[in-house]
Amino acid sequence: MTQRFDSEVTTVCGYCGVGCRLEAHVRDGRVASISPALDGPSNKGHTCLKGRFAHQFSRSRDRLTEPLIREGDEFRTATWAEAIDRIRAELTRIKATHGPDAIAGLASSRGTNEECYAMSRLMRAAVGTNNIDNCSRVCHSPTSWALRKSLGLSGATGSFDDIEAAQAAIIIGANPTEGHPVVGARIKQATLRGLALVTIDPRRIELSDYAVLHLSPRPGTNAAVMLGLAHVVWRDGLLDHDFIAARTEGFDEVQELIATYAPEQVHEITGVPAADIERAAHVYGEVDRASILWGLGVTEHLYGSEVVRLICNLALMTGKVGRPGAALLPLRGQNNVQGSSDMGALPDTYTAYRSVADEDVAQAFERAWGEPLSREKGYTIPQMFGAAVDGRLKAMYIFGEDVAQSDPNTAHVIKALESLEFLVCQDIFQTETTRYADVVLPASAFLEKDGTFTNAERRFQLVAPAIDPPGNAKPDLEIIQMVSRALGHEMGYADSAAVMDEIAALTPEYAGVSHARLGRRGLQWPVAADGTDSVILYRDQFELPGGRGRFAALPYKQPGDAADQEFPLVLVTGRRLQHYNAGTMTRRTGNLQLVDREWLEIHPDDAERLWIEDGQRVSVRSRVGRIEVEARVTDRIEPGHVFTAFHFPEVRTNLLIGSSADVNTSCPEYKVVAVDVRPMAEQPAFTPAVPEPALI
Ligand SMILES: Nc1nc2c(c(=O)[nH]1)N[C@H]1C(S)=C(S)[C@@H](COP(=O)(O)OP(=O)(O)OC[C@H]3O[C@@H](n4cnc5c(=O)[nH]c(N)nc54)[C@H](O)[C@@H]3O)O[C@H]1N2
Ligand SMILES: Nc1nc2c(c(=O)[nH]1)N[C@H]1C(S)=C(S)[C@@H](COP(=O)(O)OP(=O)(O)OC[C@H]3O[C@@H](n4cnc5c(=O)[nH]c(N)nc54)[C@H](O)[C@@H]3O)O[C@H]1N2
Ligand code: SF4
Ligand SMILES: [Mo]
Repeated sequence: MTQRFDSEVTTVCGYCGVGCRLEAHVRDGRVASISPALDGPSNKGHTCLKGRFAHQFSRSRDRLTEPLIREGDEFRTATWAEAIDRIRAELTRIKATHGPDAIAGLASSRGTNEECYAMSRLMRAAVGTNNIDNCSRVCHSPTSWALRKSLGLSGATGSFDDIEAAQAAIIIGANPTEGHPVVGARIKQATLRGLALVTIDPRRIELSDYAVLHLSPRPGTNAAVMLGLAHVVWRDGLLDHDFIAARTEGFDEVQELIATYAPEQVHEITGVPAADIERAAHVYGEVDRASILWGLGVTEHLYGSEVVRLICNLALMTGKVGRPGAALLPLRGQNNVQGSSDMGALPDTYTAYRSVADEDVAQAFERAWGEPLSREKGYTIPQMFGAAVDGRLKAMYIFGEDVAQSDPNTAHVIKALESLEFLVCQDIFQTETTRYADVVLPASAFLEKDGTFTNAERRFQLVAPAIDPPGNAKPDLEIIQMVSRALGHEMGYADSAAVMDEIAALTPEYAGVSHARLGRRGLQWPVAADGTDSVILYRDQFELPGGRGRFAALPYKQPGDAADQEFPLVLVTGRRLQHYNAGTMTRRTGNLQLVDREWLEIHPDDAERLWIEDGQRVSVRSRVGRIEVEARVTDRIEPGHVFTAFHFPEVRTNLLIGSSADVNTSCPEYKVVAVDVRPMAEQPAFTPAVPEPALI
């Protein structure tokens, strides 16, 4: 038999946080096909259509292959030496004139752990500021915050294997068959084998068809649903008193609070029938092994972080954490959004969430990096934009994030980018954001570089290059090191394995992680120095002082935005199976033939009332912006709600989103926006809201 491929490389999918292991088959320097690795711990021989087919972007003709430098309104190609020298000159000038805190950086959750760590080092050691953040800010920062407060560590308590080990599961505010399709498929199969599933989502998601029960709360009312479930568990004798006594603190206060959330009251707030709240609580509470999975329908709200704490409450009061099948599984979004935060690409923490103000930790990094380091917290992403608009921030270095397409309040983001004196973008394509750049650096995508990603199970996995970067594009780690060197701070890593060795040496939670040790199965953190990893967290105690899990007595509070006469519908935004976030990659693959445009889902009753026909273009107006999009009439959505995604720059969904954000983490309230929808040409002209959003 003739050999069909020149080489085969095992790597990890660069799209979502499931972390499917892939075999990339290479011929003539191109990826010819991709198949699932049969022994992939999270995918077990499966992939979705993105991991398997959406790789043509890597050879797309409009890939960035040379550095670009702005000249007037145009970009011209430049050599690496020229581009790096421009960055050196501008950042040095700005630092000398305005201080290091006038400069900020973003690390890419699409990049590797090693790249994100180096990016954080670039900002902290080479520039001298803690102004570094990553897109988990707009995604699961509420999850991270709440898990640390309630249980101790910022990660899922178990693994996807808990789906099969569980007898029952609740999925709240996540749509796995589109966002995490391999997990979605695992859940479907588990239900066919007897898993009792409850879905909680204003929309009937595909998994609702496999569920024993679907609850459709009004958007923004999750807290009331969780408090209602807790009420029934408490009222009907489903508490685990031994667990509460031995392993937790703060239950008395919670008991007082949940007593006031009888199912009838919860119905008033959420619209969910009281009987359904009762049934859902029993499905979860009556079995020994039950898990809870959640996503952005929980986090991207004004009180998203508080709802995650209420999810933890339910698990703690029923003793359903720290055992096989009894897990809390946040469905982390991007391939390495868990890792980018773990690696300390955050304004307030070094690796493993250790505070920048912690003297011992800061000194350890000072010794390793040989530079004095700031003890002051840096800016979060929304604070960066606020500071840019009011003139305190002068330069940004954005590595792999399309903020002008994906961050909320697009008009404000653009104003911030325009206000900067100097913007560097490091990406694989021209994006909505690179339009505002002064220097654009051509980087390598996941099939072209090595390192590690950490998936939603806390699993470090090895990433290997299948093909070379196109043209003069370079791996992100190499670029970051070049910039750092130019700024006078030599990182000196020979390769990505050396970066991981340094991370392990400086971080007790990752002490035993090394590229050599990861092998084909990877390792789930914490990893002891001898390489023992942690499939399940908190088997015996929580990682908080005293070892006890902490309840939080938090009542339901109203969402930041609400429908009224002028804006009578509630817009929920999310994603679609075929495309990925800003869409830069999937729009350059065959997936574009499957879905080639954005649309607005609207219920038949609303459509009829508003004289909107299926396929018609409509105008959608919110309190801050307006877009035009095609309407599709569907009864998957409840009356009073509309839904759209944000994958196409032609439809700037985020023009509609204001600056309302989670109270503890500034995660935007992407999921509740009051809007007015009308057939095109009927709507009054839009006048932008004048006040600029305050610094959060
Ligand atoms: N195909 C595809 N996959 C992706 C991505 C992609 O763009 N495309 N992006 C990746 C990223 S970055 C992320 S973070 C994940 C996100 O994956 P998910 O967390 O699944 O995110 P969404 O689809 O945005 O929202 C999930 C659900 O929340 C529901 N929801 C909205 N408001 C509420 C509410 O108030 N209460 C409840 N209970 N539910 C609500 C929505 O109707 C939606 O069905 O997906 C990842 N995977
Ligand atoms: N309305 C609305 N908006 C949302 C959301 C929502 O639910 N509703 N969800 C939010 C969420 S959860 C997220 S995570 C954000 C995501 O928002 P982004 O992070 O902006 O989205 P991505 O498309 O994942 O890609 C970021 C950029 O990285 C580039 N890139 C990919 N791989 C690499 C690489 O290896 N190296 C480099 N240098 N660049 C690379 C891509 O070309 C792209 O420009 O969007 C948020 N925006
Ligand atoms: S489920 Fe996620 S990780 Fe797996 S192939 Fe699809 S996009 Fe990639
Ligand atoms: Mo995300």
